[in-house]
Amino acid sequence: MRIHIPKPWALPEREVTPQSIYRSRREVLRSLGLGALSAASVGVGGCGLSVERFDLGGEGRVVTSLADMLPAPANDAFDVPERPLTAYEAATRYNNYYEFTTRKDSVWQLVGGFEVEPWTVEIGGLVHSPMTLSFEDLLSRVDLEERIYRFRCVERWAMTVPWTGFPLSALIAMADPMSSARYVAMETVARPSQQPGLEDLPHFPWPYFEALRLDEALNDLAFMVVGIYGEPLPVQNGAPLRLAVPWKYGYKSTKAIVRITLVEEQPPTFWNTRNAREYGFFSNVNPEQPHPRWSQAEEWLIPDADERRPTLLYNGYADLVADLYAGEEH
Ligand SMILES: Nc1nc2c(c(=O)[nH]1)N[C@H]1C(S)=C(S)[C@@H](COP(=O)(O)O)O[C@H]1N2
Ligand SMILES: [Mo]
Repeated sequence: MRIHIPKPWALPEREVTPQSIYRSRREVLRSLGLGALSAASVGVGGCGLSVERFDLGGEGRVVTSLADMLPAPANDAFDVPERPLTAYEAATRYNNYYEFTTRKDSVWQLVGGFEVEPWTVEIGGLVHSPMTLSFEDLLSRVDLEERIYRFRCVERWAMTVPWTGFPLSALIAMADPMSSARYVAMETVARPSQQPGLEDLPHFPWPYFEALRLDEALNDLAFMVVGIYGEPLPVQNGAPLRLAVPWKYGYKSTKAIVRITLVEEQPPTFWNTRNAREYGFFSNVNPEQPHPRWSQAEEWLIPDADERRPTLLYNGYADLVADLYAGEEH
């Protein structure tokens, strides 16, 4: 039997995407049996080949690509019930991605030449099992799930986004960190021929690099993202692999990751290197810690900059992350 998988983006509701509609669309997919299929597909544990894990038998479908793994089952433990989901068009056409341009509303128009295939990610440094994984290898070793997260840029705009991915801790565990490892550094690809902003901003310290403390990286909230709104991640949002650390300002969420390195000393970071006074290492969302040029007490949900709302400590994730900073000032 050939199983027909309806693509979520074929459904007209995508034009609007309030939370309720996005959710009911997922219910439709579930009632078509897709939810159950996804759950069964990703529920098989271990590190087997994707072909083994996803072969449904007979003429059944063998999952070999990301699109075949989507939409992933929703993890309802992560939800943002107090505010609407950002429209797909806003989240994918208003981006910070300086490798392409500093004009947020134009990034999506400049990504056409960027190649996401083939892609490899290297994980090394203070680990017992350094490895280079193809994107497909990586997918075959993780369980994908969908989580709705708040997202807050240091510039004060905010979004609410359904990301598909897996906990960063799963990737770190594959490499088996040494006990001396204290920090996790991440690096973005830099390809001048495919990312026009690199040459427009020659004084920036490319490639983009960011880092977390190891305990932050192992926190369940730290999420490696491969999809958005049930679809493969668009290039402008960091395809094929980006981080989402929603309790921190957006620039900590590195896009297009090619290298992850575990180290002992706190690594330098891109924005801190540019301007240490304005951008610290921890960069946790904090309404009481103003940016030198503006207050962080309020934010707005794109696309509506007129309606201000209070910024939440740790972007509303204090119950999950405050323990990381007990007795510290971050
Ligand atoms: N490599 C890279 N990663 C990056 C950036 C960037 O310019 N380059 N911008 C950061 C900033 S400032 C923000 S707010 C988010 C924006 O993510 P989004 O476009 O998916 O909303 O990406 C972050 N990750
Ligand atoms: Mo940002």
